[in-house]
Amino acid sequence: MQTSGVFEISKELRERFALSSSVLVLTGAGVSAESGVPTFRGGGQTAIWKGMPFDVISSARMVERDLPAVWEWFDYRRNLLEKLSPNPAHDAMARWQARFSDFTLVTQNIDGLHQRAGSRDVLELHGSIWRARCNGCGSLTELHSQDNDERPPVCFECGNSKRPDVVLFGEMLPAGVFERAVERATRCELCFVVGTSAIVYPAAALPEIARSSGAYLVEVNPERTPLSSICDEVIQGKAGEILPFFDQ
Ligand code: BJW
Ligand code: ZN
Repeated sequence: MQTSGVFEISKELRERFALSSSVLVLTGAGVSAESGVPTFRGGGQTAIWKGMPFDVISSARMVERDLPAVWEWFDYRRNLLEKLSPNPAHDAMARWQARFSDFTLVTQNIDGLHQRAGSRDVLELHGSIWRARCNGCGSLTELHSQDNDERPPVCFECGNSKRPDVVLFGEMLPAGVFERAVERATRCELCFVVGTSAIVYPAAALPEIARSSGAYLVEVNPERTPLSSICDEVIQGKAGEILPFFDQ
Protein backbone atom coordinates (compact mmCIF):
# COMPACT_ATOMS: atom_id res chain seq x y z
CA MET A 1 0.00 0.00 0.00
CA GLN A 2 1.48 3.39 -0.98
CA THR A 3 0.29 6.26 1.16
CA SER A 4 0.45 9.89 0.21
CA GLY A 5 -1.12 12.57 2.36
CA VAL A 6 -4.49 11.17 3.34
CA PHE A 7 -5.13 8.70 0.51
CA GLU A 8 -3.84 5.24 -0.28
CA ILE A 9 -3.23 3.40 -3.55
CA SER A 10 -3.08 -0.34 -3.00
CA LYS A 11 -0.27 -2.54 -4.28
CA GLU A 12 -2.84 -4.46 -6.31
CA LEU A 13 -4.02 -1.29 -8.07
CA ARG A 14 -0.43 -0.19 -8.76
CA GLU A 15 0.27 -3.57 -10.35
CA ARG A 16 -2.91 -3.49 -12.38
CA PHE A 17 -2.06 0.05 -13.55
CA ALA A 18 1.38 -1.17 -14.61
CA LEU A 19 0.13 -4.29 -16.43
CA SER A 20 -3.22 -3.33 -17.98
CA SER A 21 -3.42 -2.47 -21.64
CA SER A 22 -7.13 -1.61 -21.86
CA VAL A 23 -8.22 1.22 -19.57
CA LEU A 24 -11.36 3.33 -19.49
CA VAL A 25 -11.93 6.49 -17.45
CA LEU A 26 -15.34 8.07 -16.88
CA THR A 27 -15.16 11.65 -15.65
CA GLY A 28 -17.66 14.11 -14.24
CA ALA A 29 -17.80 17.67 -13.00
CA GLY A 30 -15.54 16.96 -10.00
CA VAL A 31 -12.57 16.61 -12.35
CA SER A 32 -12.91 20.26 -13.31
CA ALA A 33 -13.64 21.48 -9.77
CA GLU A 34 -9.95 22.16 -9.07
CA SER A 35 -9.84 24.29 -12.23
CA GLY A 36 -12.55 26.47 -10.71
CA VAL A 37 -15.59 25.06 -12.56
CA PRO A 38 -18.52 24.68 -10.14
CA THR A 39 -20.02 21.20 -9.84
CA PHE A 40 -23.76 20.66 -10.28
CA ARG A 41 -24.46 18.99 -6.99
CA GLY A 42 -22.85 19.85 -3.70
CA GLY A 43 -23.07 23.63 -3.92
CA GLY A 44 -21.31 26.18 -6.08
CA GLN A 45 -22.08 29.61 -7.41
CA THR A 46 -23.80 28.62 -10.63
CA ALA A 47 -25.99 25.72 -9.44
CA ILE A 48 -28.70 28.41 -9.44
CA TRP A 49 -29.03 30.90 -12.28
CA LYS A 50 -31.36 33.88 -11.87
CA GLY A 51 -33.41 31.97 -9.32
CA MET A 52 -33.65 28.82 -11.43
CA PRO A 53 -31.98 25.57 -10.34
CA PHE A 54 -29.66 24.23 -13.05
CA ASP A 55 -32.00 21.34 -13.88
CA VAL A 56 -34.68 23.91 -14.79
CA ILE A 57 -32.51 26.23 -16.91
CA SER A 58 -30.55 23.25 -18.39
CA SER A 59 -33.69 21.47 -19.55
CA ALA A 60 -35.28 20.56 -22.85
CA ARG A 61 -38.43 22.37 -21.68
CA MET A 62 -36.50 25.66 -21.28
CA VAL A 63 -35.04 25.32 -24.81
CA GLU A 64 -38.63 25.24 -26.08
CA ARG A 65 -39.94 27.99 -23.79
CA ASP A 66 -37.09 30.49 -23.61
CA LEU A 67 -34.13 29.77 -25.88
CA PRO A 68 -32.55 33.24 -25.40
CA ALA A 69 -32.38 32.61 -21.61
CA VAL A 70 -30.68 29.26 -22.26
CA TRP A 71 -28.15 31.03 -24.49
CA GLU A 72 -27.52 33.66 -21.83
CA TRP A 73 -26.77 30.91 -19.28
CA PHE A 74 -24.37 29.04 -21.57
CA ASP A 75 -22.69 32.25 -22.83
CA TYR A 76 -22.04 33.22 -19.21
CA ARG A 77 -20.45 29.84 -18.48
CA ARG A 78 -18.39 29.82 -21.69
CA ASN A 79 -16.98 33.24 -20.83
CA LEU A 80 -16.00 32.00 -17.37
CA LEU A 81 -14.36 28.90 -18.83
CA GLU A 82 -12.10 30.89 -21.10
CA LYS A 83 -10.26 32.20 -18.03
CA LEU A 84 -9.78 28.72 -16.52
CA SER A 85 -7.14 26.07 -17.27
CA PRO A 86 -6.87 22.29 -17.08
CA ASN A 87 -5.62 21.01 -13.72
CA PRO A 88 -3.24 18.13 -12.81
CA ALA A 89 -6.09 15.59 -13.10
CA HIS A 90 -6.75 16.56 -16.74
CA ASP A 91 -2.98 16.52 -17.39
CA ALA A 92 -2.57 13.04 -15.88
CA MET A 93 -5.35 11.58 -18.03
CA ALA A 94 -3.85 13.19 -21.13
CA ARG A 95 -0.58 11.38 -20.34
CA TRP A 96 -2.39 8.07 -19.81
CA GLN A 97 -3.52 7.95 -23.43
CA ALA A 98 0.12 7.48 -24.48
CA ARG A 99 0.77 4.94 -21.75
CA PHE A 100 -1.99 2.41 -22.54
CA SER A 101 -2.41 0.81 -25.95
CA ASP A 102 -6.20 0.88 -25.57
CA PHE A 103 -7.24 3.96 -23.63
CA THR A 104 -10.71 5.50 -23.62
CA LEU A 105 -11.70 8.74 -21.95
CA VAL A 106 -15.45 9.18 -21.55
CA THR A 107 -16.64 12.45 -20.07
CA GLN A 108 -19.93 13.89 -18.97
CA ASN A 109 -18.30 17.32 -18.95
CA ILE A 110 -19.08 19.86 -21.63
CA ASP A 111 -16.24 22.25 -20.73
CA GLY A 112 -13.57 21.05 -23.20
CA LEU A 113 -10.84 21.02 -20.51
CA HIS A 114 -9.78 17.43 -21.31
CA GLN A 115 -9.09 18.45 -24.91
CA ARG A 116 -7.24 21.58 -23.77
CA ALA A 117 -5.01 19.33 -21.63
CA GLY A 118 -4.17 17.32 -24.78
CA SER A 119 -6.63 14.41 -24.63
CA ARG A 120 -7.82 13.21 -28.03
CA ASP A 121 -10.85 11.22 -29.16
CA VAL A 122 -12.72 12.08 -25.97
CA LEU A 123 -16.20 10.55 -25.92
CA GLU A 124 -18.37 13.50 -24.86
CA LEU A 125 -21.62 12.00 -23.61
CA HIS A 126 -23.32 15.32 -22.88
CA GLY A 127 -22.02 17.38 -25.80
CA SER A 128 -19.89 20.52 -25.70
CA ILE A 129 -20.43 24.10 -24.60
CA TRP A 130 -18.09 25.07 -27.46
CA ARG A 131 -20.55 24.02 -30.21
CA ALA A 132 -23.97 25.13 -31.42
CA ARG A 133 -26.46 22.84 -33.16
CA CYS A 134 -29.20 23.83 -35.55
CA ASN A 135 -32.70 22.93 -34.35
CA GLY A 136 -33.72 22.36 -37.97
CA CYS A 137 -30.98 20.60 -39.94
CA GLY A 138 -28.72 19.59 -37.04
CA SER A 139 -25.59 21.21 -38.51
CA LEU A 140 -22.85 21.96 -35.97
CA THR A 141 -20.80 25.15 -35.59
CA GLU A 142 -17.94 26.04 -33.29
CA LEU A 143 -18.43 28.73 -30.67
CA HIS A 144 -15.83 31.07 -29.26
CA SER A 145 -15.78 32.72 -25.87
CA GLN A 146 -16.36 36.28 -27.09
CA ASP A 147 -19.11 35.51 -29.55
CA ASN A 148 -21.15 38.57 -30.50
CA ASP A 149 -23.58 36.76 -32.77
CA GLU A 150 -27.29 37.30 -32.30
CA ARG A 151 -29.05 35.16 -29.73
CA PRO A 152 -30.35 32.72 -30.62
CA PRO A 153 -28.05 32.40 -33.65
CA VAL A 154 -29.67 31.59 -36.99
CA CYS A 155 -28.50 28.73 -39.19
CA PHE A 156 -27.04 29.81 -42.57
CA GLU A 157 -28.05 26.49 -44.10
CA CYS A 158 -31.76 26.38 -43.28
CA GLY A 159 -32.73 29.54 -41.37
CA ASN A 160 -33.76 27.80 -38.17
CA SER A 161 -32.48 28.86 -34.76
CA LYS A 162 -29.47 27.18 -33.19
CA ARG A 163 -29.07 25.96 -29.62
CA PRO A 164 -26.05 24.95 -27.50
CA ASP A 165 -24.94 21.43 -28.52
CA VAL A 166 -25.36 19.99 -25.03
CA VAL A 167 -27.54 17.16 -23.73
CA LEU A 168 -30.18 18.35 -21.30
CA PHE A 169 -32.37 16.27 -19.01
CA GLY A 170 -34.85 14.18 -20.98
CA GLU A 171 -32.83 14.51 -24.20
CA MET A 172 -31.13 11.74 -26.11
CA LEU A 173 -27.36 11.45 -26.08
CA PRO A 174 -25.56 12.11 -29.42
CA ALA A 175 -26.04 9.20 -31.80
CA GLY A 176 -23.46 6.46 -31.40
CA VAL A 177 -21.41 7.98 -28.56
CA PHE A 178 -22.93 5.98 -25.72
CA GLU A 179 -22.79 2.81 -27.83
CA ARG A 180 -19.04 3.34 -28.40
CA ALA A 181 -18.54 3.93 -24.68
CA VAL A 182 -20.42 0.71 -23.84
CA GLU A 183 -18.28 -1.24 -26.29
CA ARG A 184 -15.09 0.09 -24.64
CA ALA A 185 -16.49 -0.47 -21.12
CA THR A 186 -17.20 -4.08 -22.00
CA ARG A 187 -13.61 -4.76 -23.05
CA CYS A 188 -11.60 -2.70 -20.51
CA GLU A 189 -9.54 -4.36 -17.77
CA LEU A 190 -9.29 -1.33 -15.51
CA CYS A 191 -11.99 1.32 -15.11
CA PHE A 192 -11.63 4.60 -13.22
CA VAL A 193 -14.68 6.65 -12.24
CA VAL A 194 -13.51 10.14 -11.36
CA GLY A 195 -15.41 13.13 -9.99
CA THR A 196 -18.96 12.12 -10.72
CA SER A 197 -21.92 11.77 -8.38
CA ALA A 198 -22.91 8.80 -10.59
CA ILE A 199 -26.61 9.51 -10.47
CA VAL A 200 -27.22 10.65 -14.04
CA TYR A 201 -28.03 7.89 -16.51
CA PRO A 202 -27.12 6.41 -18.88
CA ALA A 203 -23.55 7.61 -18.04
CA ALA A 204 -23.71 6.02 -14.57
CA ALA A 205 -24.36 2.64 -16.16
CA LEU A 206 -20.89 2.51 -17.76
CA PRO A 207 -18.95 1.57 -14.59
CA GLU A 208 -21.58 -1.07 -13.81
CA ILE A 209 -21.12 -2.49 -17.33
CA ALA A 210 -17.32 -2.48 -16.97
CA ARG A 211 -17.51 -4.18 -13.58
CA SER A 212 -19.91 -6.87 -14.74
CA SER A 213 -17.64 -7.51 -17.76
CA GLY A 214 -14.73 -8.23 -15.41
CA ALA A 215 -12.96 -4.88 -15.09
CA TYR A 216 -11.30 -3.77 -11.85
CA LEU A 217 -13.34 -0.72 -10.81
CA VAL A 218 -11.77 2.26 -9.04
CA GLU A 219 -13.54 5.38 -7.83
CA VAL A 220 -11.74 8.67 -7.14
CA ASN A 221 -13.95 11.16 -5.31
CA PRO A 222 -13.85 13.03 -1.98
CA GLU A 223 -17.39 11.74 -1.30
CA ARG A 224 -18.95 8.32 -1.50
CA THR A 225 -21.49 7.78 -4.31
CA PRO A 226 -24.09 5.13 -5.19
CA LEU A 227 -21.30 3.37 -7.11
CA SER A 228 -18.88 3.13 -4.18
CA SER A 229 -20.31 -0.12 -2.90
CA ILE A 230 -19.64 -2.00 -6.18
CA CYS A 231 -16.09 -0.61 -6.62
CA ASP A 232 -13.04 -2.79 -6.02
CA GLU A 233 -11.28 0.26 -4.64
CA VAL A 234 -12.48 3.68 -3.50
CA ILE A 235 -9.84 6.39 -3.20
CA GLN A 236 -11.33 9.26 -1.26
CA GLY A 237 -9.80 12.58 -2.22
CA LYS A 238 -9.38 15.17 -4.94
CA ALA A 239 -8.69 14.01 -8.48
CA GLY A 240 -5.94 16.59 -9.06
CA GLU A 241 -4.07 15.34 -6.02
CA ILE A 242 -4.54 11.60 -6.62
CA LEU A 243 -4.32 10.92 -10.37
CA PRO A 244 -0.78 12.34 -10.85
CA PHE A 245 0.49 9.75 -8.33
CA PHE A 246 -0.23 6.83 -10.65
CA ASP A 247 2.38 7.55 -13.30
CA GLN A 248 5.07 8.99 -11.06
C1 BJW B 1 -14.59 15.74 -6.92
C2 BJW B 1 -13.92 16.86 -6.63
C3 BJW B 1 -12.51 16.75 -6.87
C4 BJW B 1 -15.94 17.38 -6.18
N1 BJW B 1 -12.03 15.57 -7.35
N2 BJW B 1 -14.20 14.58 -7.35
C5 BJW B 1 -32.40 5.62 -15.58
C6 BJW B 1 -32.75 5.71 -14.25
C7 BJW B 1 -33.19 6.92 -13.71
C8 BJW B 1 -33.30 8.06 -14.51
C9 BJW B 1 -32.95 7.98 -15.83
C10 BJW B 1 -32.51 6.77 -16.35
N3 BJW B 1 -32.23 6.98 -17.67
C11 BJW B 1 -32.47 8.28 -17.96
C12 BJW B 1 -32.92 8.91 -16.86
C13 BJW B 1 -33.29 10.37 -16.80
C14 BJW B 1 -32.12 11.29 -16.65
C15 BJW B 1 -31.41 10.96 -15.33
O1 BJW B 1 -30.42 10.30 -15.28
N4 BJW B 1 -31.90 11.52 -14.24
C16 BJW B 1 -31.30 11.29 -12.91
C17 BJW B 1 -30.97 12.63 -12.25
C18 BJW B 1 -32.21 10.42 -12.09
N5 BJW B 1 -31.21 11.18 -17.79
C19 BJW B 1 -31.39 11.85 -18.90
O2 BJW B 1 -32.37 12.58 -19.05
C20 BJW B 1 -30.38 11.63 -20.02
N6 BJW B 1 -31.04 11.35 -21.23
C21 BJW B 1 -31.55 10.14 -21.51
O3 BJW B 1 -31.43 9.21 -20.74
O4 BJW B 1 -32.16 10.06 -22.74
C22 BJW B 1 -33.02 8.96 -22.99
C23 BJW B 1 -34.39 9.39 -22.54
C24 BJW B 1 -34.99 10.42 -23.19
C25 BJW B 1 -36.26 10.82 -22.78
C26 BJW B 1 -36.86 10.19 -21.70
C27 BJW B 1 -36.20 9.16 -21.05
C28 BJW B 1 -34.95 8.74 -21.47
C29 BJW B 1 -29.62 12.94 -20.30
C30 BJW B 1 -28.81 13.40 -19.16
C31 BJW B 1 -28.18 14.77 -19.49
C32 BJW B 1 -27.50 15.39 -18.29
N7 BJW B 1 -27.26 16.77 -18.56
C33 BJW B 1 -26.51 17.54 -17.58
C34 BJW B 1 -26.55 19.04 -17.98
C35 BJW B 1 -25.63 19.35 -19.17
C36 BJW B 1 -25.72 20.76 -19.58
C37 BJW B 1 -25.21 21.74 -18.54
O5 BJW B 1 -24.02 21.70 -18.23
O6 BJW B 1 -25.98 22.58 -18.07
O7 BJW B 1 -25.19 17.05 -17.50
S1 BJW B 1 -27.12 17.35 -15.90
C38 BJW B 1 -25.56 17.43 -15.14
O8 BJW B 1 -25.35 16.17 -14.46
C39 BJW B 1 -24.52 17.49 -16.28
C40 BJW B 1 -23.51 16.48 -15.83
O9 BJW B 1 -22.77 16.01 -16.94
C41 BJW B 1 -24.35 15.43 -15.17
C42 BJW B 1 -23.59 14.56 -14.21
O10 BJW B 1 -23.10 15.31 -13.13
P1 BJW B 1 -21.67 14.96 -12.54
O11 BJW B 1 -20.65 15.16 -13.58
O12 BJW B 1 -21.72 13.66 -11.88
O13 BJW B 1 -21.46 16.15 -11.49
P2 BJW B 1 -22.06 16.32 -10.03
O14 BJW B 1 -22.02 17.77 -9.73
O15 BJW B 1 -23.36 15.63 -9.86
O16 BJW B 1 -21.04 15.57 -9.09
C43 BJW B 1 -19.71 16.05 -8.89
C44 BJW B 1 -18.93 15.01 -8.14
O17 BJW B 1 -17.60 15.41 -8.07
C45 BJW B 1 -19.40 14.81 -6.68
O18 BJW B 1 -19.54 13.42 -6.42
C46 BJW B 1 -18.27 15.40 -5.85
O19 BJW B 1 -18.08 14.73 -4.60
C47 BJW B 1 -17.09 15.18 -6.77
N8 BJW B 1 -15.97 16.09 -6.59
N9 BJW B 1 -14.70 17.86 -6.19
C48 BJW B 1 -12.86 14.53 -7.56
N10 BJW B 1 -11.67 17.76 -6.66
ZN1 ZN C 1 -29.98 24.43 -40.06
